[in-house]
Amino acid sequence: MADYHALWESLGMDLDTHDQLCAALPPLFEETFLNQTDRPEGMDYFNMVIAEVHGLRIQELADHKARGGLVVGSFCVYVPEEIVSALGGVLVGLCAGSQFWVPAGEKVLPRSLCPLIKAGLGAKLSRTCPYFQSVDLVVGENTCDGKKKAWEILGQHVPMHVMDLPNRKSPAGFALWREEIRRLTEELERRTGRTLTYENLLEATRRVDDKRRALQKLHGTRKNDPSPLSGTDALVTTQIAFYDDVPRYTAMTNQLAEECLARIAQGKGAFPVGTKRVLLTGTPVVVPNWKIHHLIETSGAVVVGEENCTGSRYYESTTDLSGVRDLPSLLDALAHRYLDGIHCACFSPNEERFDDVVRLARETGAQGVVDATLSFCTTYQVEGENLRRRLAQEGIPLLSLETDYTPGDEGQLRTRIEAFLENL
Ligand code: BJ8
Repeated sequence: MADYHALWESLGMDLDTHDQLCAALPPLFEETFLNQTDRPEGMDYFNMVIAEVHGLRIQELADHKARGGLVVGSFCVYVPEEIVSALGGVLVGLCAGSQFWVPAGEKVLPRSLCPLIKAGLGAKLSRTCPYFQSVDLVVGENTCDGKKKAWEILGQHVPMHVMDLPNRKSPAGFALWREEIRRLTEELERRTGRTLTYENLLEATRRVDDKRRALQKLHGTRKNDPSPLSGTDALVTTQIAFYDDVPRYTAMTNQLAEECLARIAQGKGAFPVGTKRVLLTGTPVVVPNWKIHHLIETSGAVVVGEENCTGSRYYESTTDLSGVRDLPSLLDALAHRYLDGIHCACFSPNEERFDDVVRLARETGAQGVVDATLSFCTTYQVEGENLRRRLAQEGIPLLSLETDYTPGDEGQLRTRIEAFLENL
């Protein structure tokens, strides 16, 4: 990687602490990714993106800002990328997947809180995330209680706009969500000086949906036995979708999907035919959290799908453009895509998520489901009981795991995963 210290300094980063973070990533990436055998050549692009995660892309964001463009950060797949993009902005997912940031977060948050939230705030407070230092605005969302209250603290350190999400997918819930999309549009129009039009939103919707379709195509290849792609590689491609340049990402993902199709035709897989197959569900798995995938795939199984927000919830639904003829109807369609297409445990009831888990387990040929939740994530953990009942009715084995970002529980997790796999 080139030397980006001048760029990082211009972003007001804590360079010494950030150097420690940069030193920790390459060995972790090497152990998790580069030690895998027979990877598709198309993964070279994604390796490069991770190697340059705090370099090249940050330079691109700086160039975008120098041209007058807006950079918006988010922590949730409900934040509509299409609207940011239509107004000439770039939306980046703020990672929050490393233990490195947790201690700084714990200075202002209770220890008994989900590590994703603590790492998110810690990244900002420690000034060691160049994405956080690049954003002009963070769009938060009232989803779980922890995030909702954390935005009140984060808002003291970075400009914030919070979207209010309904708890129910009802007509009243839709009306609230549609109004929240209008409020976000107004905020972004004010900040960019641009106006949302039917034309620019339609173009952005097509652009973002092309990205989702590329992901559908790529992840669809994992249904084959043998899967042409390891779950660990599949996961990192989705994680990168949250911050890479959209048209370039779409092209590279389509290229990788084509290579995976060719590998299927040649009978080539990331693991041998007949390797046990597992579907992952639960809380999002954000960069650089690769722990559960790595444990499963070094315990003799392959992860063939992710029913979570760094998986199918991110890319499975697209905007239905049939019947769309003007800006209000396009905004309605977009609002429906988000509200009807993403099934987060912050909603009640949330039966559609169980339907998705069952459908994906069947489609991918998974013999078992691993429900992995982050510690102190109450919504997903409470929902775990109804997921267990549903999967028991369907005859699908389930392993429920709770973890955080520390490596301390890996031995215990591995023992439980191995025992689960033995019985599949
Ligand atoms: S749509 S899953 S990205 S809210 S893990 S912070 S829920 S305590 S991340 Fe999420 Fe949007 Fe829902 Fe998806 Fe809270 Fe749980 Fe932590 Fe979570």
